[in-house]
Amino acid sequence: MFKRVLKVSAGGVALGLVGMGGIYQMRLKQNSSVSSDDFNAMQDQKLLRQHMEKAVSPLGGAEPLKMYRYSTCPFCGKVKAFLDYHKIAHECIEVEPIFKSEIQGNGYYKVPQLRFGSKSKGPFLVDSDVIVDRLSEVLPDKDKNNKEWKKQMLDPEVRKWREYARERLVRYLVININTSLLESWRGYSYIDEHDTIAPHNKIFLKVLGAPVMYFVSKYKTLPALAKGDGYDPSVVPPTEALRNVLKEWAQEGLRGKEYQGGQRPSVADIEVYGVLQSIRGHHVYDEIVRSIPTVKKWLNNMDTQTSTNTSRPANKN
Ligand SMILES: N[C@@H](CCC(=O)N[C@@H](CS)C(=O)NCC(=O)O)C(=O)O
Repeated sequence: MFKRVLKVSAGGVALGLVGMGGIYQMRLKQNSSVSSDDFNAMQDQKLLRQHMEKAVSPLGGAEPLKMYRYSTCPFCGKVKAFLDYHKIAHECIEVEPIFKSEIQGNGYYKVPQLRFGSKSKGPFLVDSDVIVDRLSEVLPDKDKNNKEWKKQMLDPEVRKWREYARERLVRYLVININTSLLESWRGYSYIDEHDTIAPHNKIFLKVLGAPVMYFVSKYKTLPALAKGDGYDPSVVPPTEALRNVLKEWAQEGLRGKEYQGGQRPSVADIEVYGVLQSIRGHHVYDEIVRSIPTVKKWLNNMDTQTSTNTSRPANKN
């Protein structure tokens, strides 16, 4: 009897692993089926431009654009912070991260994705950098602040910190929230907050998603940091590395100013802040990110700057 139970259980686990492998392979295939550049180029450019101009117009009147996202995706965080800062009306649609039924049929499988106009007809704009760049281009010039905004987009220093957010900060966050399988499970538990996902599906998503995140962090993110940043976790533990990279922002990015942009946030402020918001609510955010006084003060200022239209409560303590 015992042997039979053991055999059936082993069979179940084996089947589960094969199933997970299959789903993972399907995702990789979908993700690489079309590049963001090709997908953006496939959209009706004239219509897209009209929609973008309407979306950023202070006169309003545009249908709120839809932003498909994972609330824990750092690239989505950049776009959300941009939309909030510029008060661009939008509706966030949380994408369930394994089967992604909310974006099946859109033709592109990564987030963030913006969709303008009505659901079945409107054009898309995807890739966080492209979204920020293209929406920045159409901000109305009549507003003096917009003119300044467009000018700073070309500043090499600003570009440097945008790259820092995208290439380095994102990765140090990933390795800090996936230090073990248990931590990955805790990190993935953000889905518990989303009512759009059925309870049984949540357990399934965590069983599948948490190990994937753990292995991605170990076998993709860490090697990328070793290559790009010369990072070795046996010399500097991840928590220390994240502190160092944040101190770099505080000392060399902010340099005693209120924002990297001076008295007003630059696009670099927006993007560094947006990336960090992807782990808001996680213990790493409170214990490490907010443990650096300059960063904490800047975060509080950025909370205020982006507070309209935000779905997250500002954390002021
Ligand atoms: N370069 C893209 C990267 C977007 C990206 O990699 N998003 C991740 C989520 S953080 C994704 O959708 N991965 C595919 C998946 O979850 O299957 C951007 O900046 O928007």
